[in-house]
Amino acid sequence: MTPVLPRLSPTTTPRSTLLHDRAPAETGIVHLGLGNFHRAHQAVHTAAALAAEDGPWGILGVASTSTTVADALRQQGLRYAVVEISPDGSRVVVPAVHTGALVAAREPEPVLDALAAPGTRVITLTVTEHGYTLDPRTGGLDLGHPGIRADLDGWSGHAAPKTTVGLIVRGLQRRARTHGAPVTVLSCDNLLHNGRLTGALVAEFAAELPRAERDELAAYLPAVTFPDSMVDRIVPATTDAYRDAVATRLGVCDTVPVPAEPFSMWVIEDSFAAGRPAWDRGGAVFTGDVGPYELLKLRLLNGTHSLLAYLGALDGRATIPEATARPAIREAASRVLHDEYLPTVPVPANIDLGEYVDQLFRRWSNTALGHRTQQVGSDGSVKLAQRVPGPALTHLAAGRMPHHLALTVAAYLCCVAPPAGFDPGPHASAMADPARSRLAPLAARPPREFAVAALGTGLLGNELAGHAGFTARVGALIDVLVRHGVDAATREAAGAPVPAP
Ligand code: CS2
Repeated sequence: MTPVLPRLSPTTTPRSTLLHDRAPAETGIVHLGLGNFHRAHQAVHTAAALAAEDGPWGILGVASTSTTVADALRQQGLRYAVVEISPDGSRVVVPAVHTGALVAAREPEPVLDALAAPGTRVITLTVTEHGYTLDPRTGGLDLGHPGIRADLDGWSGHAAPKTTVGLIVRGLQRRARTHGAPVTVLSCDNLLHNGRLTGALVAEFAAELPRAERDELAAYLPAVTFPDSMVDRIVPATTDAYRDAVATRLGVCDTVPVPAEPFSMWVIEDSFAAGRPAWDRGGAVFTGDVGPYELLKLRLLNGTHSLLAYLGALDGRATIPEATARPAIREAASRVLHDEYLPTVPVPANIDLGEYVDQLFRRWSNTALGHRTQQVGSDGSVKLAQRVPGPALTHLAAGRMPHHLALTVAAYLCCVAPPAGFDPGPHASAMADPARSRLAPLAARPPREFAVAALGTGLLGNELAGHAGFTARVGALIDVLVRHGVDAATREAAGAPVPAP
């Protein structure tokens, strides 16, 4: 009979797994987005920072709507394990930095109170690209988004905000009204200039409010900083294998452990209005300009990752390492990275490019991690807008056709809006994407028309949609993918360059 293990808790946590020995009592950070990424990245860096320099930097974690993680954390005295998986073995650590766990949709008032508390000096975000309610056509706030509309319509009646931007604005308004103390809003999502963008979205939302509230916020916003940051750690979804690993290694039951690769990187613009943990002593790098690090990571890692995910899924591969092991897909990944992303990236002086790229391929090949193509491929409509248009337009403006960027878009469309009669397979079919219902009716058209119509929805911004040569190339590659499969499409993309019209 399997023994019933005690639940992970402050009393059952083995001391040797704790990253620091004194759990913080005070909340200095309110974090929106209590998913795996935050718990394996910011929480771990914060624990390491607190081990080096103590301070009032406990994290109150806020989930948006899902109650699973918040409830489990509460049952576990806010403890959970991070299982670091490398091909040579694994290590289990317990960050122990959270001071509370809430769910915004269920308990909005305590969340707003926490955002407004004078002790809260940093508000951090990992709400994914999807959570920023962006309009891909303008790159600004999507004022037609149902959540944003609901937040604005319910504003005067004090309805609880449903969107991240609405929640932040309401929290900042409370701060302005109660004490006016400065605060920093730190985005930790994969968006270009994520801090500046968050500041702009907050300002755009505030501009829609009634006059008096708009003025009140305009007077307070100069006390708020929005630093840019680049975050990097591959964090798969939790499976029973990781729950079992914690049970075996620690002898306790943790229902919400987080798997992660050993690698972790965090580059932050040092612009904090009211102090911060000593994250520099916890593995983060501070710099005046995060831009080059963001571009490097968003394009080389995330952009190539998308190609691996879509081609991999179409080729029947469940995981990124399985996709990377396929010679044709690996070659396409190498081409998109070296020929199409890299020339558009200013490499930061302290990065050894050869080592960085070799390391990327090693990270993607970490079979023990089991990072799924379905996970990386999900939400492509919001992710690709951050990864593809900038580099594609750079090449097109120089008269070069970026064939592998076109292949990325073609493979994406085949996965989430499969043309009539085409079965993209189980991994693609399982990809979640908010644009599925918008794209599906277009997929009945012949490939070239489908590509024009799909990009015409504003998926990758207006400029790329208007580039007939690019949409034609996407259409041609959809045709090859559907009729001849992944290998043929990679050969087609690698063929003699077709001059851009
Ligand atoms: C991935 C990222 O899902 C995705 O789109 O590209 O989550 C990636 O694993 C992380 O950004 C790595 O830091």
